[in-house]
Amino acid sequence: KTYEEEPRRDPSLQINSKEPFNAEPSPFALSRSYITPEDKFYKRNHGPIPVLMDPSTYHLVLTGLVEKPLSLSLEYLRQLPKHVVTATLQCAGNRRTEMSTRRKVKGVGWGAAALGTAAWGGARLSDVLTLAGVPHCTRATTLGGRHVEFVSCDVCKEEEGGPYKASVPLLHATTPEADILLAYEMNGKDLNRDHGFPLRVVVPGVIGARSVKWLETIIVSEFECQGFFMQKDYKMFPPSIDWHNIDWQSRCPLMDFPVQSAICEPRDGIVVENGTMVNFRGYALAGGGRGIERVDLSVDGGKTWLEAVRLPREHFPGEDHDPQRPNWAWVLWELKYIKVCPPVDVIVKAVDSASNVQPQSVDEIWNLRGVLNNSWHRIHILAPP
Ligand code: MTE
Ligand code: MO
Repeated sequence: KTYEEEPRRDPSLQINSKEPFNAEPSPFALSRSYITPEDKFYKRNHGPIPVLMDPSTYHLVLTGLVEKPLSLSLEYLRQLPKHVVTATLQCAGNRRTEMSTRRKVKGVGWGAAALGTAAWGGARLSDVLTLAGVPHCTRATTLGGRHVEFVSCDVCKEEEGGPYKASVPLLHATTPEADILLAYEMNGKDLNRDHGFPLRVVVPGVIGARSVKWLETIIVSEFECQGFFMQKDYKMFPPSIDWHNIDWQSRCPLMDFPVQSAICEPRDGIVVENGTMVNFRGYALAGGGRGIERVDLSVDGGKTWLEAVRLPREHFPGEDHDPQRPNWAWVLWELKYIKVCPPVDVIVKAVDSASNVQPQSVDEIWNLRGVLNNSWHRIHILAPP
C-alpha cells in the first residue's frame, strides 16, 4: 500500500509530516468555531489512508471471548439506536514541539492545535457488545474477557506492516455512559477517508490514539492489546528515563488526558505598541469527562491573573444532551480589550471539575516521547523595535 491515493486536504493546514500525513490547523482557525469543520480538524496517521472500494460489502467483525461472534454490515449498524456525542479528540502529542525546546523528544512535532471538537454520530459500543452477548460487567466476562481491542485495516511501519490497533478496559467499553461510539458520522456527514471512513471508534475523554480509525475487527480479550501503540508508545515516563534505561513494561498505556489549555489568539510573537487593547481567545479541556471549572489568564507574565469568559457551548442538532452527563468537549474562552504592556509573556492555565491544575513548567513533566504536554501555555507579545 502506498501514498498514491491520499485524499485532498485543506491547503491551509500546517503539515508536520507528509507520509504518513500529519497536519494541524492554525491555532487561530481552530478557535474560530466550537465545532471544528472536518477540513480544519487535525489529521494524525501512521500509514497511508486505506482505500475502501465498496462500503456495501464492509463488515465489522466482533470476535474473541464473546458468546455470539458477529459480522455486522454498515447498514445494520446504522439501524441500531443512533447517538450523537460532541467530543474533543486530542492527540497525546499535542504541544510536543514546545516540550522539545527543553530537551529533544522523539516523535512528530505538533504545535498547540493537534485537537478538534466534532459531533460524532454512530452506534454505542456498549450496545454492540450486548448484541454479542457481552454483558455490562465490573470485572471480567463469564468467558474471561477483560479488554476490548480495536483493529484497523491500515498498515503501519511500527506494526511491521500490520494494522493499527488499541484497546480499552472491558468495564469502560461496556459502560453506556462512557459514550464510546462506533461512529459513521462526523458533524452530520458520513465520515471522510482521513477520519476513518466508513467506521471509527471514538473514545471520549481519552487520548486520540485509542480512537481507532477504519475499524475492521473488535476482539474481546483477556489481555490488553499487545500492539506497538499500546506497549511501546503512548506511555508516560518520568524525566529521569531516557532511551538507554527505558523499560516499556514498567508503565501502563495512557488513557484519560490531563487538564489542558492554550492561547490561540493572538499569535505568538506579535508586536504591539505599549498600552494596546488586545483580544485573547483559546481552548481548555479536561479528560475523563471532567469539565472545565475555570480558565486563568495572565497578561503580565504570571504576576496577576484574570478569569477568562467561556463562550457558550454549542449543541449539535440531534446531540445526546444532558447537563448531568460527563463533559467530553472543550471550552472555548475569551477575554476582550485587555491592555498589554510589551514585551510580556501571556500565560493561560485551567482548572478542571476535580480541581486538577496544569503544571507550571514543562521540566516537571518532560518525557522522552513528548506526550501530554499540559504545562502552562505562554505566548510572547513584543514591543516595536
Ligand atoms: N487509527 C488508525 N487506524 N491509524 C492511525 O494511525 N492514529 C490515532 C487515532 N486512530 C490512528 C488511528 C491517533 S494517534 C490519533 S491522535 C487519532 O486517531 C487522530 O484522529 P484524526 O486523524 O481523526 O484526528
Ligand atoms: Mo495521537
